[in-house]
Amino acid sequence: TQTTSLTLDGLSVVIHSDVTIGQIDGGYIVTGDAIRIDHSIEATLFYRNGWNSWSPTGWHSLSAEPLRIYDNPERLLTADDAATDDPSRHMGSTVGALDVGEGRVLLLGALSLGAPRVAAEKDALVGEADDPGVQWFVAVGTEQQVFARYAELVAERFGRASGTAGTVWSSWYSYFEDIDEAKIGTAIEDLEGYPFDVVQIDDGWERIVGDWVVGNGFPSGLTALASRITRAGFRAALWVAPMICLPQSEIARTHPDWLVTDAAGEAMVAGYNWGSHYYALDTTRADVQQYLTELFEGLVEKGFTYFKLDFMYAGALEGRRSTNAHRDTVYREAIELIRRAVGPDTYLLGSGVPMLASVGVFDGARVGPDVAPYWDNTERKRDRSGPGAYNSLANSVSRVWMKRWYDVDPDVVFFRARRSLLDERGRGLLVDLAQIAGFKSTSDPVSWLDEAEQGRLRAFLADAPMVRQLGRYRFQLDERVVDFTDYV
Ligand code: 9PG
Repeated sequence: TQTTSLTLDGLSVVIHSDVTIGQIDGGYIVTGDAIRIDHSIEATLFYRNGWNSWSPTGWHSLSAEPLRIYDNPERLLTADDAATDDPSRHMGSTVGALDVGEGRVLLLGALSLGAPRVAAEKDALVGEADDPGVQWFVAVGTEQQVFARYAELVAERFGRASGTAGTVWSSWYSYFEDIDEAKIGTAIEDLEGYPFDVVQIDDGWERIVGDWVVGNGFPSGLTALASRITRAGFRAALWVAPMICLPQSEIARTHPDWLVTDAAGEAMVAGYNWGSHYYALDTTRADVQQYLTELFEGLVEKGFTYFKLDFMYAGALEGRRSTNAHRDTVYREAIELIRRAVGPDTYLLGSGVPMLASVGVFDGARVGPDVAPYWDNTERKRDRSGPGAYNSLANSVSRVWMKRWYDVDPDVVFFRARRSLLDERGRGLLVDLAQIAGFKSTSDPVSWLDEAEQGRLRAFLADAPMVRQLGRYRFQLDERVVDFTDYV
């Protein structure tokens, strides 16, 4: 191992790595699958980045137990990277940082795929990866500076998709799976005249997860649904989880050979939801690739120009496939294939996406767990990935810097007081965060809102405040200062 002593913005560090170190604007590039950066400051806070949209993310005390999903292997598999999880260490995926005081942070961030992860000790950051060719960016500076520079370097290598979502109405956080033609039709009618750009039909339209054909609730079919939305003046958007299928789906039953398998040769469990486990498609197979291409070409032909692609991490799990390519590369090629099928002008919003491997392909990405019309779930212990306004906000506010990679979607905001436990302050915080993130969506049916709430919805859709970040959790929106410190 090579040992290199450097001074980064006044901070003395010692870098241990097998391979080369080079200087670039704003910091250093280090290559390797096992690197260690020692410094002499007793850091107390670590920035932990979770692997996918829903994974616990944010600044966390090094003297507390590590930020991760505890006591629930099913949720760990679904909402973080179970393969690299290590309860004995403070660690996360792709990028990490230590607060080294005086407003400065030491950042270590991967610039390559290969399951990069970052662990922290009080006086060191450790980078590990599955591939010795992984390049890292190392820098010290103000938090905003070093995260911005890191994000920029990744975008230079991975690209930046450039679609715009506009304002979105989604069916999920009001009707959940309980949707049908009549309900959606009424909701769309009520939306007319509101400055929404997109109407996004979420989970519930399909026969079953895995079989992407309409279920009984939509007897007129998908083309009619898309055209109903388009005629009302909105862009038609559809939720699909193309990497996964439930055991009962026709695809799982008729094509067991299409599934990723485990070491025993059985269909591999890729996660849990809908009261079940589910499987992942082996996207390295030519027949699966053709199936996915035809699926998305067909959906575009039916009139959809925006997709919320969900549970995407399942395409990046370790497992047995037809090739031995690294799981990050397998995932990347799968989403590139979907991008080719839908064309450059279709908006792709990723949910449950691995954050780094999605850069350059997705136009937008969810950056936190599901919001909910309540602040937190008191039943839940030590799981920051479950639904709730607190979890969603705490994660999302810590990932605003990812704007340089894709639009950051902090999830919907609520205006309704009915069917909600959120108070005015909770609702206001979500609205402010949506303006800061620049991604504005709601699921409130207009008919659930009183007149004052309808007014607030209209103002939200019309407003585009000037946003300036003042600190870790402080922002200026036009003349107003919004501080999330007490809520993170
Ligand atoms: C539809 C929903 C909505 C929502 C998505 C996603 O970690 N989990 O187990 C987990 C389950 C479901 C989930 C998120 C995480 O919700 O985020 O917006 O589209 O699917 O079923």
